[in-house]
Parts: sequence; structure tokens; C-alpha cells
Amino acid sequence: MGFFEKIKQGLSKTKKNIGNLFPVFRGVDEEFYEELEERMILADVGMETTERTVEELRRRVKEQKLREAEEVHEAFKDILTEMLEVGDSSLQIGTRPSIILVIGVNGVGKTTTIGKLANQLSEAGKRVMLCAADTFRAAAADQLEIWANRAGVELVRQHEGADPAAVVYDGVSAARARGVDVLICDTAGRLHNKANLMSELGKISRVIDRELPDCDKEVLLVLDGTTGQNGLLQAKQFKEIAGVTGIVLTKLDGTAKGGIVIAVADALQIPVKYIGVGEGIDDLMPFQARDFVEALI
Ligand SMILES: Nc1nc2c(ncn2[C@@H]2O[C@H](COP(=O)(O)OP(=O)(O)OP(=O)(O)O)[C@@H](O)[C@H]2O)c(=O)[nH]1
Ligand SMILES: [Mg+2]
Repeated sequence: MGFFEKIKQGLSKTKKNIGNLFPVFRGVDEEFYEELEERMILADVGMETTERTVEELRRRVKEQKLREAEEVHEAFKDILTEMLEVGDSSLQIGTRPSIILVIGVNGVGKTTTIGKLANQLSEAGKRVMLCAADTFRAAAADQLEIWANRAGVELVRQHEGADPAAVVYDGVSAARARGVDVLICDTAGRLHNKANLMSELGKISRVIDRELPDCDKEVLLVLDGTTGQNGLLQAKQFKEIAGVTGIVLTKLDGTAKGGIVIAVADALQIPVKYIGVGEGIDDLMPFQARDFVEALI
């Protein structure tokens, strides 16, 4: 199965939830724009982004004198693609070591995403190590260990209740000593409005900055695609505390309406880097704006 086919298959449910974003075309009149707006909002694109998109479409239709369904459809897809292109969607992990910190609220798919990502990077020839900085429950490190074994990569862990920043410190030392290319740190799920947990995240960030000042760092915020607009609120707060460099949107194989991807990229101006389309080790796709729009619409 080709890459495009695979995204399409992964997103097939999401696509069904959205229905057809583009209304039945009877010409570009007010009714058309209204229906388009309505469909976008139902697809979780969000009010602000929807309005901006439709406004831009009106402008292009007028300026380029677009009339045919196909022309308008193409212009619409172009606008969505441009909205999704808000920065480099590939991982910046050129240095040895480089580090990826994975954060987000409870149950969004952080640990699973790390397992999938470790497998991809390892298959691409990188030496990968996982760091179990979710010390909140013993089971969390066990879960990460299972993924490390599946992906065939190394793992650093400590006892339950250990200081997460200290585990990250250990991870960095081990990664350096063993010549690891990429250290991926799992963290405990936390609510974005819980101040003490958020400050713990700040502490982890500071350890990373201090220990690896000249290394490439990614902070990936994992958002559950099925939670809709609430994801935006979470992202704003995580961005402030930990300087998010990329978004991973998970569970797009389920009841998610894919419009949230567009809303997040547009509202936060943070690139979406991966999308999760299932629970299996291969169900993580590098994000490409054009392919995504084509697969979805
Ligand atoms: N369908 C689907 N399920 C997913 C995806 N990603 C993760 N999951 C499932 O979501 C559930 C939670 O995943 P975890 O990886 O444990 O989430 P987490 O963010 O690490 O959770 P905490 O550590 O408890 O905060 C599991 O049942 C995963 O199998 C996805 O892309 N699609
Ligand atoms: Mg976890």
C-alpha cells in the first residue's frame, strides 16, 4: 500500500464523519458560502479559521473570476493546504544526541506515539533510547518498556515516584555515554490547568536546556483528535510552559473530525508533524499538508 493510500485508509472514518466538506455546487452564491461555512464548523475547523478560509476563498473567486466547480474546489484545497503549512513539518533531530520531549493531557496517546516513532526512527537507522519520565504510575514505565522491546530500542527508567526531571537527567547522561542519536522522553499526562504539574514540565525543560544546550530539541504536544475544540485550549497552555515545536494528532482513525488539524495549525501557528491513525506500531504518519487535504476532501 502506498503512502497516500495508507493515509486515506487511516482517515476513512474521519472522512466519513466530516462528510463532504465541499457543498454540492450550483455556482458561487451566498448560499454556497453559507453551506461551506456550516460544513466546516461541523467538521471541527472552528469558527475563526472557518471565517478566514471562506473570506480568502471569496477573495480568490472574485480576483481570479472562478466559476467552475473544479476551479473553486481547487482554490479551496489550496487555501487549506496553505493554512496547514505553518513551519517545517519534519523533525529537527540532526545532532547526536538530540531529544524529543513528548507532552499532553491524560490518555491522548503519548506513550503509544513514542513507541511508533521509536520504531520509525530505528528503522531509519537511528540509535534510539526511550526515557520513562512518567513516574506517576509504575505501570507507565512498564508500558513504555513494552514499546521499547517492540521497537527494539533502549530504555532508561527509575522507580515509581522518582523526580521526572531527574529521570530525564539520567536519560541524557546515558544517551551521551552510549552514543544515542535520539532520546525520546515520555511524560505523565497532565491537565493543562493544573499549575504544579505544569511547573514540573517547566523543570524538565530547564534540565534539557541546561544539559543539551547545543542539541536539537523537539517538544511534541500530543492532542487527541476526537476531543475537538478543547484541544486548542490545551495547546495554548502547553505552548506557553514548554515551547511546543510540533503537534501530533492522534486517533484520526476513529470518531475524530479532521478539521481540528486545520484549526490547530492555524490558531497556534505550530506545525503538525505526525498523525496517529491506529493503535498499531505502523499507524503513525509523517504529516504532509497537501496529502492530508487530498486524502480528507
Ligand atoms: N485508535 C487509536 N487509538 C490510539 C491512537 N493512539 C493511541 N491510541 C490509544 O489510546 C489509548 C491511550 O494511549 P496512551 O499511549 O497510553 O496515552 P498516554 O497519553 O500515554 O496516556 P497517559 O500516560 O495515561 O497520560 C490506548 O488505548 C492507545 O492504544 C491512535 O492513533 N488511534
Ligand atoms: Mg503514557
